[in-house]
Amino acid sequence: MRVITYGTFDTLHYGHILLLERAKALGDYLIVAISSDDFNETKGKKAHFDYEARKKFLESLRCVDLIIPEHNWEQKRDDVVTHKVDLFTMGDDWAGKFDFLSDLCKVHYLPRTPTISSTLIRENLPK
Ligand code: C2G
Repeated sequence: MRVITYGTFDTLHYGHILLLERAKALGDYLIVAISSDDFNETKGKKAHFDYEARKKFLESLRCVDLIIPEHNWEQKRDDVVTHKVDLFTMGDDWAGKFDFLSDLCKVHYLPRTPTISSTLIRENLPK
């Protein structure tokens, strides 16, 4: 079962890792689409680490099989078809937002890990 998930994954932390490990456990091949720096601007997010660094951190995770860039909101349907995805998953802060994919693949939202976020980490990095 081929699984895909999307995100910025800035300041990689255990909330992300728990999400990615649960996503992988839903299948046997995990594709992660990492938001490009330009797309982060569109999302109104300023990541602490640039795309290459965020990609490098994710490449070090055993549960990640393939990394692709996320350039826009519109690419998900093409990604699901191109990469023969069986299941799309995201944290439940996005619950319902991607149900439009359900004619192409399963859609499953995973409980978000509370009390940790990249924003919290960024705000507590030494200035
Ligand atoms: N996440 C989590 N627990 C946290 C923080 C994040 O489970 N404490 C999950 C989010 O729900 C998301 C993934 O980790 O599924 C990546 O989180 P972000 O990097 O914040 O991704 P986001 O900016 O929400 O981008 O097209 C979708 C967007 O690219 C999602």
